[in-house]
Amino acid sequence: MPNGLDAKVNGSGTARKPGEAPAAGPLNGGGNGGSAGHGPAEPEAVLSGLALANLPFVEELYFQFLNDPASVDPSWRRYFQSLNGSGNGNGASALVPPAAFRRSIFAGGGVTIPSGAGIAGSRISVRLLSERVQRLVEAYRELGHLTANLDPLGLVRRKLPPIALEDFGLADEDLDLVFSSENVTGPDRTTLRDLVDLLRETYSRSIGVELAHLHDVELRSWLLSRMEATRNRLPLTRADRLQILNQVIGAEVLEQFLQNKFLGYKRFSLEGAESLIPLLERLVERAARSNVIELVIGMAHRGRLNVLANVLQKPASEIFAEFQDKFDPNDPGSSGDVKYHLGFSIDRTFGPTTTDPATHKVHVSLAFNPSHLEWVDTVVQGRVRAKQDRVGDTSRTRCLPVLIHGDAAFAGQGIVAESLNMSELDGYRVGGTVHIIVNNQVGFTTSPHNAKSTTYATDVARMLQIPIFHVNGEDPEALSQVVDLAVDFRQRFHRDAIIELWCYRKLGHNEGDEPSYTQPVMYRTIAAKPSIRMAYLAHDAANPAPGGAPSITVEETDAMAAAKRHALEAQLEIATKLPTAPRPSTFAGAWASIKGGADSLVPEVPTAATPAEIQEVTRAISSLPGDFTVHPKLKPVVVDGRAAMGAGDKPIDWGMGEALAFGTLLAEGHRVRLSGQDSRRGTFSHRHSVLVDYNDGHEYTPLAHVRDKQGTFEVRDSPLSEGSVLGFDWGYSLDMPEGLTIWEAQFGDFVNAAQVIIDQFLCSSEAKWHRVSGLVMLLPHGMEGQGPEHSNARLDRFLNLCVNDNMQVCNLTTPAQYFHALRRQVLRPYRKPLIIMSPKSLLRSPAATSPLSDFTSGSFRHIIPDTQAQGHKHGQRDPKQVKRVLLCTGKVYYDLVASREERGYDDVAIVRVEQLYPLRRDDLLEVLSVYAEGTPVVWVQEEPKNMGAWAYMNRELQGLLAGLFHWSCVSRPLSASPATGSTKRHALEQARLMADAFGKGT
Ligand SMILES: Cc1ncc(C[n+]2csc(CCOP(=O)(O)OP(=O)(O)O)c2C)c(N)n1
Repeated sequence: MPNGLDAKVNGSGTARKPGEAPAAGPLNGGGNGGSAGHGPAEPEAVLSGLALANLPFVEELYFQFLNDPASVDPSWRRYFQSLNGSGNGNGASALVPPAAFRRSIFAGGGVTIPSGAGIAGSRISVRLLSERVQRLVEAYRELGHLTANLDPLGLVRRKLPPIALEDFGLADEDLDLVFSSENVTGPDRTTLRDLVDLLRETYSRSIGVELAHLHDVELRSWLLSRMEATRNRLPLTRADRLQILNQVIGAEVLEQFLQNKFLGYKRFSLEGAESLIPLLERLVERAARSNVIELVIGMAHRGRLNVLANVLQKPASEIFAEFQDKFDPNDPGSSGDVKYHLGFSIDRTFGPTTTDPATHKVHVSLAFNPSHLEWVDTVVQGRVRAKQDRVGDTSRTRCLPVLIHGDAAFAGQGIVAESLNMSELDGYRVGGTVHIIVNNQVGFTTSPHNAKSTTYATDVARMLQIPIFHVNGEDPEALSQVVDLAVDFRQRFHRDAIIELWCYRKLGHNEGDEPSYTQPVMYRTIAAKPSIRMAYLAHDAANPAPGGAPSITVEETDAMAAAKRHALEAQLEIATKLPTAPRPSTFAGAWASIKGGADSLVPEVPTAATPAEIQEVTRAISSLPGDFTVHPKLKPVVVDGRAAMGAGDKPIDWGMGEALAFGTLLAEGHRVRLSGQDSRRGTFSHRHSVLVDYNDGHEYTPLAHVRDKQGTFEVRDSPLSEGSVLGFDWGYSLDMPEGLTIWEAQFGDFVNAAQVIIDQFLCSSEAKWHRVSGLVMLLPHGMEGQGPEHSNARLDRFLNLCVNDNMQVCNLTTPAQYFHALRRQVLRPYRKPLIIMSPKSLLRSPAATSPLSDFTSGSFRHIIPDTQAQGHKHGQRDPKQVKRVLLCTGKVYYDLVASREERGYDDVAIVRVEQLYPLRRDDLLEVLSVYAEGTPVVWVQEEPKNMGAWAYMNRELQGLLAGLFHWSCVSRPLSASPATGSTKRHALEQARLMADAFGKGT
């Protein structure tokens, strides 16, 4: 059984029977103080050496001396006689024992031997005893959590017996020995009895803390001292207890009220875990008092309505109106979301207290959340990172992410590990997330032993140098203590902290589910269990508040509950009068000047740069500091080459086009963030945004030096994950409306590893939550003979998701188009995700370049007509003479042009659709209108017919072109796999594609 809860302490000491002699040690040398075979060293030599290392040897020698003074070397005999006054004193003054000796038996400092204990007779080394005690201390610190009382149901079988003295070679008769306890926080000396009490209370009461994985000495010591000094408990006054009870009752009454008024509706009740509310309340206040000004919470469905009402202070009337399902029929663009996914935010204020005279304000947000558990994690972290960047929170202590997880989801979803892995990375750190795992000991109907192979649901977090606190949800003082520890740890060490709240789920997964079908024993126990309120009352009675305050009575809590019910009734009346449920707020604050909605309602903006701006950026990227040595192979390309491009001496390639877009936006003060796997260099070695000195490896980022006051340029190599990083950058874009935020896939094919973020956030967040984003996704795409997973970013999937102008999807053919598209994304006050099928071979293709003039004039072109076929080059031909129009997008355009050139067909026009969605259908019709009616218009794509844009274009254009043009498609054949693995087969397919495109056969 992998579950460590069944583990057995293997104390490294062997149990000692009372009176038994210790294992014989070296009495004549062999220890550190002597040299084996040469008799013991002189006392001076031994005592002047390393004191602690020599102590065992000297002690053993001392016991030998006590038994038989003649058996030890005369020099040692003289020394020992001088210590206990029986010697002549010779040499004693010269031999002042080192500090460690002074704490040892020689001075009676560290261990007091009770009179008559017969130390010489038992021959137990004091040093050995101390070592055993130390091992006991370490056992509590490392294993105490396995014996802690965590489960309010008392059902979890913890097979580890209580940590026993015997396991460490100690016995009850040692309990009154006084030991040095310098390495335990508290008094320097203590009896073993008191020490064991302290350890038990600290490590095995209602808090189990995992420390064994911590090797960072500073943070480990900080934790030990905080916990041991307080015995891991925060004494609460009567007023504190009343406040906590009030919060628990608020949670309880809301659930009961919803149950009564909206019977049969799902609400994912918090009952059994009501402690979450006082936990969060304390956390928010503690954070506010520790300098936090923004706190973003991510959580799933369980207890969310309760958190909304009781922590976010969302008016209950709004929640009730959502139950009453008063949707707005005049809001066709919004499909909305279920009430337990909705977000909210509020300013919370905390006034002066006896220990803190200041008033603190903190803005608390609950992020909108899809049903997919855990996928909101990095979204929240990305949002917080953006907030920190916006307010200049460089220490990352002023904005705090808090993630609330279910136990099954935390253990099961891989994105949890991905997000933990990101927590210490420069490009993604947020100064620590506080995680709360609501461990209700079941996931839907699945029991923990079917849901995880680990001891705790939190075990994945042991990968980090962070504490993991497990706490019994029925002990308010323990709960308060772990909250304070977690927040303080995060603020001090800027790392994550984990709190696992042990509780239970009073009802089924939702309120209609019957939990006893699958967990009958657990649910019998739950049915017989008093509520959390009652547990807290019992705790109060059993642990009187300081100062002799009277216990809180049931009547007092009944009065609180009645007041809460009364208030909810009033809120229900308000809800009943509301015409519709209030819509989530949007476009306030930083978003005030920004729009979502229909593309056609937001005008285009100029995106060309001035020649001076181009020169400024060119100068920045082509003049490196004097002490910087660029790689010899790169100099002609990214330094000299780009200088020539910027001067208009060479056509501009893709990498330079991008650098100009970034540089001009930065110069205008916009922040640019690009993150992805190997994005700094660029997977295809085309970007080189961060240069590495050839001699000493130091780095230089040219675009960070465009002008004195410019936007921040941040390009990050991400960890090897798609889902978590895309989620993070998506979150970042939500809180950085004025910046350009880009996530780049290594190859577009891998984007499906982030499909949840695309489906659940990117394409639907505006419809569900009125939340818009301007995130750009760069997805390398193109059939280039590189096999199935290096060819296809699944354009078809994105196009399938497009509706109501929810996204923009482009497949661009020139660097200038890319330049204008990126600038438009920021300069136009319109935020929609922009999906770009980005190039691979085109990055270096001389054909796919743009003249400088395309950057200093013009703007983004949705559709690029074929001016060649319309007569500019091929003999002033009348477009009406064109016999065939090829409509295409992306790289295949260049294949078609080359093929046309090769075949000498000058009666074929090739029209490019650069932005596929939203598609400018009227513009396209206008472009096509120059051709004679009845001309074949052929959609040509390099992807298999069941992929690429064909299905979408057919949907869009079939009706539009009907009766005007013959509409058809040329593509690779239908295929399960996006591309062949054979280069030869690829070439053959490509030749066929070209032949079919021109309608001439191979
Ligand atoms: C990714 C994902 N898979 C499956 C589900 C369906 N589902 C909803 S809640 C739930 C159980 C979650 O258990 P736990 O994490 O322990 O939270 P609890 O509901 O017990 O609070 C499941 C499987 C989901 N929402 N998301």
